[in-house]
Amino acid sequence: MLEEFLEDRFSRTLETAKKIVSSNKYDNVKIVHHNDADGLCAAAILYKTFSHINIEPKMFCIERFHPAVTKKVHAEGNSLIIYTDLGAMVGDIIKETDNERNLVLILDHHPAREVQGKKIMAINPELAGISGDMFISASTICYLFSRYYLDTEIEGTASLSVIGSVGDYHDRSGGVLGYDRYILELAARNNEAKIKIMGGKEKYFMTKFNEYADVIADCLTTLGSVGYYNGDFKLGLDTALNGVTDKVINRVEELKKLRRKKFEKTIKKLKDNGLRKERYVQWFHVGRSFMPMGVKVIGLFCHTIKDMSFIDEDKFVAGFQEFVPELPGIGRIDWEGAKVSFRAPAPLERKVLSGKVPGLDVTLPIATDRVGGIADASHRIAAASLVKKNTEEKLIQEWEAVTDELSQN
Ligand SMILES: [Mn+2]
Repeated sequence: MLEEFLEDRFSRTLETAKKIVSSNKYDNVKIVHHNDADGLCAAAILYKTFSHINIEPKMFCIERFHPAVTKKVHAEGNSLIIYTDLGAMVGDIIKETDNERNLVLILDHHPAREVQGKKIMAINPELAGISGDMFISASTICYLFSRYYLDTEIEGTASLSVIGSVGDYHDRSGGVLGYDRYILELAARNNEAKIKIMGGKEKYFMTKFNEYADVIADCLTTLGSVGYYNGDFKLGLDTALNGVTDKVINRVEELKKLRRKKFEKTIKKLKDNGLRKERYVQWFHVGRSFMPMGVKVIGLFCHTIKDMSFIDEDKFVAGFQEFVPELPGIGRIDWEGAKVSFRAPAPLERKVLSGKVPGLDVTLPIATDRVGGIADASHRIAAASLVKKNTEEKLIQEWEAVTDELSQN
Protein backbone atom coordinates (compact mmCIF):
# COMPACT_ATOMS: atom_id res chain seq x y z
CA MET A 1 0.00 0.00 0.00
CA LEU A 2 2.46 2.65 1.12
CA GLU A 3 5.60 0.80 0.06
CA GLU A 4 5.87 2.52 -3.27
CA PHE A 5 6.37 5.79 -1.46
CA LEU A 6 8.36 4.76 1.61
CA GLU A 7 12.11 4.52 1.59
CA ASP A 8 13.10 0.84 1.86
CA ARG A 9 14.89 0.90 5.13
CA PHE A 10 12.13 2.91 6.78
CA SER A 11 9.34 0.61 5.56
CA ARG A 12 11.28 -2.42 6.83
CA THR A 13 11.47 -0.77 10.26
CA LEU A 14 7.69 -0.33 10.25
CA GLU A 15 7.24 -3.97 9.21
CA THR A 16 9.52 -5.11 12.04
CA ALA A 17 7.67 -2.94 14.55
CA LYS A 18 4.41 -4.53 13.48
CA LYS A 19 5.84 -8.02 13.95
CA ILE A 20 7.28 -7.21 17.36
CA VAL A 21 4.07 -5.63 18.65
CA SER A 22 1.92 -8.43 17.24
CA SER A 23 4.04 -11.32 18.49
CA ASN A 24 4.72 -10.13 22.05
CA LYS A 25 2.21 -10.39 24.88
CA TYR A 26 1.49 -7.49 27.19
CA ASP A 27 -1.19 -6.62 29.73
CA ASN A 28 -1.67 -2.99 28.78
CA VAL A 29 -0.47 -0.15 26.56
CA LYS A 30 1.09 3.06 27.82
CA ILE A 31 1.75 6.09 25.63
CA VAL A 32 4.34 8.64 26.77
CA HIS A 33 4.04 11.73 24.59
CA HIS A 34 5.17 15.33 24.18
CA ASN A 35 2.87 18.22 25.15
CA ASP A 36 2.83 20.26 21.93
CA ALA A 37 0.48 19.92 18.94
CA ASP A 38 2.60 17.27 17.24
CA GLY A 39 2.96 15.25 20.45
CA LEU A 40 -0.76 15.47 21.17
CA CYS A 41 -1.75 14.49 17.60
CA ALA A 42 0.72 11.59 17.65
CA ALA A 43 -0.77 10.46 20.98
CA ALA A 44 -4.30 10.77 19.60
CA ILE A 45 -3.40 8.61 16.57
CA LEU A 46 -1.98 5.92 18.86
CA TYR A 47 -5.03 6.18 21.12
CA LYS A 48 -7.33 5.62 18.12
CA THR A 49 -5.13 2.78 16.88
CA PHE A 50 -5.28 0.75 20.08
CA SER A 51 -8.90 1.64 20.78
CA HIS A 52 -9.65 0.05 17.40
CA ILE A 53 -8.44 -3.30 18.79
CA ASN A 54 -10.27 -2.72 22.08
CA ILE A 55 -7.32 -1.65 24.15
CA GLU A 56 -7.57 1.64 25.98
CA PRO A 57 -4.03 2.96 26.39
CA LYS A 58 -2.93 4.87 29.48
CA MET A 59 -1.67 8.29 28.46
CA PHE A 60 1.30 10.13 29.99
CA CYS A 61 2.03 13.65 28.80
CA ILE A 62 5.46 15.12 29.53
CA GLU A 63 7.33 18.24 28.55
CA ARG A 64 10.59 16.47 28.03
CA PHE A 65 12.20 13.13 28.69
CA HIS A 66 13.43 12.50 32.18
CA PRO A 67 14.80 9.19 33.57
CA ALA A 68 12.74 9.67 36.75
CA VAL A 69 9.53 9.63 34.66
CA THR A 70 10.66 6.50 32.85
CA LYS A 71 11.34 4.77 36.17
CA LYS A 72 7.78 5.50 37.26
CA VAL A 73 5.98 4.58 34.04
CA HIS A 74 7.98 1.37 33.60
CA ALA A 75 7.69 0.17 37.23
CA GLU A 76 4.68 -2.10 36.72
CA GLY A 77 6.16 -4.30 33.95
CA ASN A 78 4.46 -6.35 31.22
CA SER A 79 3.27 -3.34 29.25
CA LEU A 80 3.74 -2.11 25.73
CA ILE A 81 5.19 1.36 26.26
CA ILE A 82 5.35 3.75 23.31
CA TYR A 83 7.26 7.01 23.45
CA THR A 84 6.30 9.53 20.81
CA ASP A 85 7.65 12.93 19.76
CA LEU A 86 10.41 12.46 22.32
CA GLY A 87 12.97 9.90 23.42
CA ALA A 88 15.05 9.66 20.22
CA MET A 89 18.37 10.40 21.89
CA VAL A 90 17.79 8.42 25.06
CA GLY A 91 16.93 4.89 23.90
CA ASP A 92 19.85 3.53 25.89
CA ILE A 93 18.68 5.15 29.12
CA ILE A 94 15.15 3.82 28.56
CA LYS A 95 16.54 0.36 27.77
CA GLU A 96 18.65 0.31 30.91
CA THR A 97 15.82 1.51 33.14
CA ASP A 98 13.39 -0.98 31.64
CA ASN A 99 15.69 -4.01 31.78
CA GLU A 100 13.40 -6.02 29.44
CA ARG A 101 10.39 -5.88 31.74
CA ASN A 102 8.26 -4.15 29.11
CA LEU A 103 8.12 -3.92 25.34
CA VAL A 104 9.25 -0.46 24.25
CA LEU A 105 8.80 1.47 20.99
CA ILE A 106 10.16 4.94 20.36
CA LEU A 107 8.28 6.68 17.54
CA ASP A 108 10.15 9.95 17.22
CA HIS A 109 11.42 12.26 14.48
CA HIS A 110 14.11 14.16 16.37
CA PRO A 111 17.82 13.46 15.75
CA ALA A 112 18.40 9.98 17.09
CA ARG A 113 20.85 7.48 18.47
CA GLU A 114 20.45 3.82 17.53
CA VAL A 115 19.23 1.50 20.23
CA GLN A 116 19.57 -2.27 20.05
CA GLY A 117 17.76 -4.65 22.34
CA LYS A 118 15.40 -7.61 22.42
CA LYS A 119 12.52 -5.57 23.80
CA ILE A 120 13.16 -2.07 22.56
CA MET A 121 12.96 -0.56 19.11
CA ALA A 122 13.24 2.93 17.66
CA ILE A 123 11.28 3.94 14.58
CA ASN A 124 12.92 7.11 13.45
CA PRO A 125 13.34 8.44 9.91
CA GLU A 126 16.58 10.14 10.95
CA LEU A 127 18.09 6.67 11.34
CA ALA A 128 17.18 5.98 7.71
CA GLY A 129 18.66 9.26 6.50
CA ILE A 130 15.38 11.18 6.25
CA SER A 131 15.13 14.61 7.88
CA GLY A 132 12.60 14.50 10.69
CA ASP A 133 12.74 18.25 10.91
CA MET A 134 11.61 18.76 7.30
CA PHE A 135 9.70 15.80 5.94
CA ILE A 136 8.05 13.84 8.70
CA SER A 137 6.43 14.74 12.00
CA ALA A 138 5.93 12.39 14.95
CA SER A 139 2.23 12.38 14.01
CA THR A 140 3.07 11.20 10.50
CA ILE A 141 5.27 8.42 11.93
CA CYS A 142 2.40 7.35 14.19
CA TYR A 143 0.04 7.44 11.20
CA LEU A 144 2.38 5.15 9.24
CA PHE A 145 2.84 2.85 12.24
CA SER A 146 -0.93 2.67 12.61
CA ARG A 147 -1.45 1.83 8.91
CA TYR A 148 1.16 -0.92 9.07
CA TYR A 149 0.05 -2.31 12.38
CA LEU A 150 -3.68 -2.48 11.62
CA ASP A 151 -3.42 -2.93 7.85
CA THR A 152 -6.16 -0.35 7.51
CA GLU A 153 -6.58 3.39 7.92
CA ILE A 154 -8.42 4.59 11.00
CA GLU A 155 -10.78 7.45 10.31
CA GLY A 156 -9.42 10.85 11.23
CA THR A 157 -5.78 9.80 11.66
CA ALA A 158 -4.68 11.45 8.40
CA SER A 159 -6.13 14.75 9.64
CA LEU A 160 -4.15 14.40 12.86
CA SER A 161 -0.97 13.76 10.90
CA VAL A 162 -1.52 17.01 8.99
CA ILE A 163 -2.24 19.04 12.15
CA GLY A 164 0.84 17.60 13.87
CA SER A 165 3.07 18.43 10.89
CA VAL A 166 1.78 22.00 10.76
CA GLY A 167 2.22 22.24 14.54
CA ASP A 168 5.93 21.56 14.08
CA TYR A 169 6.07 24.20 11.27
CA HIS A 170 6.80 21.64 8.58
CA ASP A 171 4.87 23.97 6.25
CA ARG A 172 7.44 26.74 6.74
CA SER A 173 8.61 26.58 3.12
CA GLY A 174 5.03 27.28 1.95
CA GLY A 175 3.54 23.82 2.44
CA VAL A 176 4.33 20.48 4.07
CA LEU A 177 6.78 18.21 2.24
CA GLY A 178 7.82 14.59 1.88
CA TYR A 179 5.98 12.03 4.00
CA ASP A 180 3.91 14.74 5.64
CA ARG A 181 2.75 15.78 2.17
CA TYR A 182 1.94 12.23 1.16
CA ILE A 183 -0.45 11.98 4.11
CA LEU A 184 -1.81 15.48 3.40
CA GLU A 185 -2.71 14.33 -0.11
CA LEU A 186 -4.37 11.22 1.30
CA ALA A 187 -6.35 13.44 3.66
CA ALA A 188 -7.35 15.65 0.72
CA ARG A 189 -8.51 12.60 -1.24
CA ASN A 190 -10.55 11.44 1.79
CA ASN A 191 -12.08 14.93 2.02
CA GLU A 192 -10.54 15.32 5.47
CA ALA A 193 -8.43 18.26 4.25
CA LYS A 194 -8.82 21.04 1.71
CA ILE A 195 -5.61 22.58 0.43
CA LYS A 196 -5.98 26.34 -0.06
CA ILE A 197 -3.51 29.04 -1.02
CA MET A 198 -3.64 32.13 1.16
CA GLY A 199 -1.07 34.91 1.17
CA GLY A 200 1.32 32.92 -1.00
CA LYS A 201 1.29 30.01 1.39
CA GLU A 202 -0.73 26.83 1.67
CA LYS A 203 -3.35 26.57 4.39
CA TYR A 204 -5.08 23.33 5.21
CA PHE A 205 -8.74 23.42 6.09
CA MET A 206 -9.56 20.35 8.17
CA THR A 207 -13.15 19.47 7.37
CA LYS A 208 -13.80 17.29 10.44
CA PHE A 209 -12.64 20.11 12.69
CA ASN A 210 -14.23 22.83 10.57
CA GLU A 211 -11.07 24.85 11.16
CA TYR A 212 -7.58 25.43 9.69
CA ALA A 213 -4.74 23.14 10.73
CA ASP A 214 -2.56 25.98 12.06
CA VAL A 215 -5.39 27.29 14.26
CA ILE A 216 -6.06 23.82 15.70
CA ALA A 217 -2.33 23.27 16.23
CA ASP A 218 -2.06 26.58 18.09
CA CYS A 219 -4.95 25.55 20.39
CA LEU A 220 -3.30 22.21 21.11
CA THR A 221 0.13 23.67 21.84
CA THR A 222 -1.39 26.32 24.12
CA LEU A 223 -3.39 23.74 26.07
CA GLY A 224 -0.42 21.41 26.35
CA SER A 225 2.29 23.90 27.27
CA VAL A 226 0.68 26.96 28.87
CA GLY A 227 -1.80 24.76 30.76
CA TYR A 228 0.62 21.90 31.37
CA TYR A 229 0.60 21.85 35.18
CA ASN A 230 -3.17 22.28 35.14
CA GLY A 231 -3.47 19.10 33.10
CA ASP A 232 -4.99 21.00 30.16
CA PHE A 233 -3.22 18.57 27.81
CA LYS A 234 -6.13 16.22 28.58
CA LEU A 235 -8.42 18.77 26.97
CA GLY A 236 -5.84 18.96 24.16
CA LEU A 237 -6.00 15.23 23.58
CA ASP A 238 -9.77 15.38 23.73
CA THR A 239 -9.70 18.16 21.12
CA ALA A 240 -7.49 16.08 18.82
CA LEU A 241 -9.88 13.13 19.19
CA ASN A 242 -13.23 14.91 19.14
CA GLY A 243 -12.81 18.39 17.69
CA VAL A 244 -12.66 22.03 18.72
CA THR A 245 -15.55 23.06 20.99
CA ASP A 246 -16.50 26.42 22.53
CA LYS A 247 -15.08 25.14 25.81
CA VAL A 248 -11.72 24.63 24.10
CA ILE A 249 -11.71 28.08 22.50
CA ASN A 250 -12.56 29.71 25.83
CA ARG A 251 -9.90 27.79 27.70
CA VAL A 252 -7.26 28.65 25.10
CA GLU A 253 -8.21 32.34 25.39
CA GLU A 254 -7.99 32.12 29.18
CA LEU A 255 -4.56 30.53 29.02
CA LYS A 256 -3.25 33.12 26.58
CA LYS A 257 -4.52 35.86 28.88
CA LEU A 258 -2.83 34.19 31.84
CA ARG A 259 0.44 34.00 29.90
CA ARG A 260 0.17 37.65 28.87
CA LYS A 261 -0.42 38.73 32.49
CA LYS A 262 2.46 36.68 33.84
CA PHE A 263 4.78 37.98 31.15
CA GLU A 264 3.80 41.61 31.81
CA LYS A 265 4.32 41.18 35.55
CA THR A 266 7.72 39.56 35.08
CA ILE A 267 8.84 42.20 32.56
CA LYS A 268 7.91 44.94 35.03
CA LYS A 269 9.86 43.21 37.76
CA LEU A 270 12.91 42.81 35.56
CA LYS A 271 12.71 46.44 34.50
CA ASP A 272 12.49 47.57 38.13
CA ASN A 273 15.08 45.27 39.63
CA GLY A 274 17.30 44.59 36.66
CA LEU A 275 18.87 41.35 35.55
CA ARG A 276 22.07 39.93 36.98
CA LYS A 277 24.87 40.91 34.66
CA GLU A 278 27.99 38.90 33.92
CA ARG A 279 30.56 39.53 31.24
CA TYR A 280 28.69 37.70 28.45
CA VAL A 281 25.21 37.10 29.82
CA GLN A 282 22.41 38.84 31.70
CA TRP A 283 20.19 36.46 33.62
CA PHE A 284 17.25 35.98 35.98
CA HIS A 285 15.25 33.25 37.70
CA VAL A 286 11.44 33.21 37.68
CA GLY A 287 11.22 30.43 40.28
CA ARG A 288 7.70 29.03 40.38
CA SER A 289 5.99 32.29 39.41
CA PHE A 290 5.10 30.95 35.94
CA MET A 291 2.97 28.11 37.38
CA PRO A 292 0.85 26.45 35.98
CA MET A 293 2.71 27.10 32.75
CA GLY A 294 5.20 24.42 31.73
CA VAL A 295 8.94 25.04 31.42
CA LYS A 296 8.73 25.45 27.64
CA VAL A 297 7.36 28.91 28.42
CA ILE A 298 10.66 30.29 29.76
CA GLY A 299 12.09 29.98 26.24
CA LEU A 300 9.18 31.90 24.79
CA PHE A 301 9.57 34.52 27.52
CA CYS A 302 13.29 35.04 26.80
CA HIS A 303 12.46 35.29 23.13
CA THR A 304 9.79 37.91 23.91
CA ILE A 305 12.11 40.19 25.91
CA LYS A 306 15.44 39.74 24.13
CA ASP A 307 15.10 42.87 21.98
CA MET A 308 13.34 45.10 24.51
CA SER A 309 14.97 48.38 25.46
CA PHE A 310 15.90 47.36 29.02
CA ILE A 311 18.00 44.48 27.69
CA ASP A 312 21.73 44.90 27.11
CA GLU A 313 22.11 44.07 23.42
CA ASP A 314 25.74 42.98 23.79
CA LYS A 315 24.98 40.15 26.21
CA PHE A 316 23.01 36.93 25.89
CA VAL A 317 19.75 36.63 27.83
CA ALA A 318 19.30 33.62 30.11
CA GLY A 319 16.18 32.80 32.12
CA PHE A 320 15.68 30.01 34.63
CA GLN A 321 12.33 28.49 35.53
CA GLU A 322 11.96 26.00 38.34
CA PHE A 323 11.00 22.53 37.15
CA VAL A 324 8.17 21.52 39.46
CA PRO A 325 8.54 17.77 40.02
CA GLU A 326 4.84 17.12 40.67
CA LEU A 327 3.73 16.08 37.19
CA PRO A 328 0.02 15.96 36.38
CA GLY A 329 -1.13 12.41 35.72
CA ILE A 330 2.24 11.00 36.77
CA GLY A 331 2.82 12.24 40.29
CA ARG A 332 5.95 13.23 42.11
CA ILE A 333 9.20 12.38 40.41
CA ASP A 334 12.54 12.13 42.06
CA TRP A 335 14.31 15.10 40.48
CA GLU A 336 14.52 18.77 41.40
CA GLY A 337 16.00 21.46 39.25
CA ALA A 338 15.40 24.19 36.74
CA LYS A 339 15.20 24.73 33.03
CA VAL A 340 17.37 27.44 31.57
CA SER A 341 16.79 29.07 28.18
CA PHE A 342 19.37 31.21 26.40
CA ARG A 343 18.59 33.70 23.63
CA ALA A 344 20.60 36.38 21.82
CA PRO A 345 19.49 39.98 21.17
CA ALA A 346 19.47 40.77 17.43
CA PRO A 347 22.91 42.52 17.19
CA LEU A 348 24.52 39.63 19.09
CA GLU A 349 22.62 37.14 16.96
CA ARG A 350 24.37 38.57 13.90
CA LYS A 351 27.77 38.23 15.57
CA VAL A 352 27.04 34.59 16.39
CA LEU A 353 25.83 33.81 12.88
CA SER A 354 28.91 35.43 11.34
CA GLY A 355 31.17 33.40 13.66
CA LYS A 356 32.52 36.33 15.71
CA VAL A 357 30.98 35.00 18.93
CA PRO A 358 30.79 31.29 19.87
CA GLY A 359 27.31 29.84 19.42
CA LEU A 360 25.05 28.48 22.14
CA ASP A 361 24.99 25.10 20.37
CA VAL A 362 28.60 24.71 21.52
CA THR A 363 28.86 26.70 24.75
CA LEU A 364 25.69 25.66 26.57
CA PRO A 365 26.05 21.85 26.21
CA ILE A 366 29.65 22.04 27.49
CA ALA A 367 28.69 24.20 30.48
CA THR A 368 25.68 21.97 31.16
CA ASP A 369 27.87 18.86 31.17
CA ARG A 370 30.24 20.49 33.65
CA VAL A 371 27.46 20.94 36.20
CA GLY A 372 25.91 17.50 35.59
CA GLY A 373 22.83 18.84 33.80
CA ILE A 374 21.08 17.66 30.63
CA ALA A 375 21.38 19.71 27.44
CA ASP A 376 18.07 20.11 25.65
CA ALA A 377 17.64 21.53 22.17
CA SER A 378 20.77 23.51 21.28
CA HIS A 379 20.91 25.86 18.33
CA ARG A 380 23.41 28.64 17.69
CA ILE A 381 21.24 31.53 18.84
CA ALA A 382 18.74 29.68 21.04
CA ALA A 383 19.38 26.82 23.45
CA ALA A 384 18.08 25.25 26.62
CA SER A 385 19.18 22.85 29.35
CA LEU A 386 17.95 21.26 32.54
CA VAL A 387 20.14 21.69 35.61
CA LYS A 388 19.87 20.30 39.11
CA LYS A 389 18.54 22.40 41.95
CA ASN A 390 21.04 24.94 43.30
CA THR A 391 23.42 24.63 40.34
CA GLU A 392 21.94 27.57 38.45
CA GLU A 393 24.64 30.02 39.49
CA LYS A 394 27.35 27.44 38.85
CA LEU A 395 25.99 26.90 35.34
CA ILE A 396 26.25 30.61 34.61
CA GLN A 397 29.85 30.68 35.88
CA GLU A 398 30.79 27.63 33.82
CA TRP A 399 29.07 29.04 30.77
CA GLU A 400 30.99 32.30 31.19
CA ALA A 401 34.24 30.34 31.45
CA VAL A 402 33.47 28.26 28.33
CA THR A 403 32.48 31.34 26.35
CA ASP A 404 35.64 33.09 27.50
CA GLU A 405 37.84 30.14 26.48
CA LEU A 406 36.25 29.86 23.04
CA SER A 407 36.18 33.62 22.43
CA GLN A 408 39.94 33.88 22.81
CA ASN A 409 40.65 31.12 20.32
MN1 LIG B 1 7.39 16.92 16.86
